[in-house]
Amino acid sequence: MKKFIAGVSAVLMTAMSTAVYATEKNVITDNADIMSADAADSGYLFYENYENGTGSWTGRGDAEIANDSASFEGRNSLKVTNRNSSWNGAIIELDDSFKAGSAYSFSVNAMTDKCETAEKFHFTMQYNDADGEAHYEKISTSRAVKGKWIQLANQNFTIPSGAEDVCIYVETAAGKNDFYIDDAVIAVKGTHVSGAIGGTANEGDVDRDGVIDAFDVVLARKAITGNLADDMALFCADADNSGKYEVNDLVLIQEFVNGEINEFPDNTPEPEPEPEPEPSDFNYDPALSYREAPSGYLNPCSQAGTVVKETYNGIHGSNTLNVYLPYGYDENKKYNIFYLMHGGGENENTIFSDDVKLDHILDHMIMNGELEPLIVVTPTFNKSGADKFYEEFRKSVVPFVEGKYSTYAASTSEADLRASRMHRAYGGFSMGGLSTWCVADHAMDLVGYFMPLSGDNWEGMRTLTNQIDSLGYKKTDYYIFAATGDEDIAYNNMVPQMNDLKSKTNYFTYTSDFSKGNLYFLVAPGKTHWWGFVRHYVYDALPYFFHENQ
Ligand code: FER
Repeated sequence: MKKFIAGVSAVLMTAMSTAVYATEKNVITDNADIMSADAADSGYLFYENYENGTGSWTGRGDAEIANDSASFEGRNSLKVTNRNSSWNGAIIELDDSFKAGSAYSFSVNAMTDKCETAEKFHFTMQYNDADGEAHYEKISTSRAVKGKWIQLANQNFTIPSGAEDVCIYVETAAGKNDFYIDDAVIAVKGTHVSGAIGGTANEGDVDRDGVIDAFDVVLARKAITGNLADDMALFCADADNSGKYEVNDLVLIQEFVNGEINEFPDNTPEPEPEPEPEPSDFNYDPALSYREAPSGYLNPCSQAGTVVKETYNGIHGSNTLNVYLPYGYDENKKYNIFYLMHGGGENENTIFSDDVKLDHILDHMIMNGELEPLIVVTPTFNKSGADKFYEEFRKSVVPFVEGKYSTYAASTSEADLRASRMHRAYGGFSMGGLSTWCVADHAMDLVGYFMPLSGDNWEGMRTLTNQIDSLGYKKTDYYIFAATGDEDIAYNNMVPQMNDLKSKTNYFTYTSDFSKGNLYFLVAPGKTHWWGFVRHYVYDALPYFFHENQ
């Protein structure tokens, strides 16, 4: 659980610092002003005004966050950019002081100037149940006039009992517009938290006073006879969001005020669907079976690539890795990249050593046109641990390697690394197979293709599907080609897990034809837990990567 400064003392500190910025007068007087103006602040359990940074907030999904001077109050707000979906926004995990089963008062202010007329915001709670399944509940929803701040508040919202890993976040009902939030508060249940007024434009609230009542019916009736000139009032009178104010909307508002309905139907016209990515015309075998590389592929190749030993300064200090550059590597071209991890008791040199000779196999495959030239990196988990390597991968290894060598990443910014994920693969043997599952579970936003070899997922598959859910990915966004031998010590661990994934048909379609599906499990008859066999699984699987969803 993330920790943040909670409680009265944090509020006092923030109030004081706000006062110092507000005027040049003496602090004691200012502080008294602030406290009397915002008396309810003293009851706040959580308060973030983004004056001195972004707190412990993070971007949800692809979204990025930063302080911005377009604030509701004070000097700063939190600006949310780079959203690739409506559920991308700004999120924070609550600490243990907020109890499941208890009610609190929640408030945050939101604004965007990027929408056409108005933007519908949701203030949402995300949590996991005891099974680790994610749930989402709306704390407050409201529509904001373009460029106007609104308050999203709920004075009595209960954190569902049994909820774990509770987060709150702000998202929009549709679209990807940048937006701002300011003054996030959690207070004792029933607390009135003052916030933005005048910017709401909710369906049915024709006079935009925050409630739908008889006055709105009167205005809506006037509008039928053309006696309502205000465009924003007409916009709100369109209670069903059909795009046009009609008699039906008047009926709906009347029914709402009468208590016959408690929400309006949403007849928003369907947007044009995004085109599905075209499947590739690569010639896949839909049921690939194990095949050894020709024996000559283990010999040195006349068109040999280069293995460069690199040292980088990572999150666990100095570390080394090897980079295989294909024959004729040209820094003006872009290359797919495959990160391949060693097993327990091994290191970053194992895979290109005489024990495995994967560099020779790659050379021959590329020379014979079986594999597009690509970069293959062999890092090590020996400083991170196999199950935590994804952190070093994200923060250190990928930025180091792809800042130096030419891949599809336009830069090493998080956004550019994500944008190039379908040109990035990760695989590994044994404990490296575990590291592969953990990269899929925690860093799928950076990787599109996975090759777990003779290693099972100790975290279980729920973390994997939660990751897919939280990134909002479709089946064409990730591909898993797993392999092992039926005499391998990992075989009996992998079989039930692969069957579990096969049965999750919302997430996976089982075939080695990746133009039609995204999951395959290659089982090599009679093979045991040894690189001498596993290198041939790489030979079989790697040509199947990097053809889809470019
Ligand atoms: C597995 C079987 C064996 C596995 C790892 C191992 C991650 C590792 C064995 C070793 O390092 O000796 O299913 O999954």
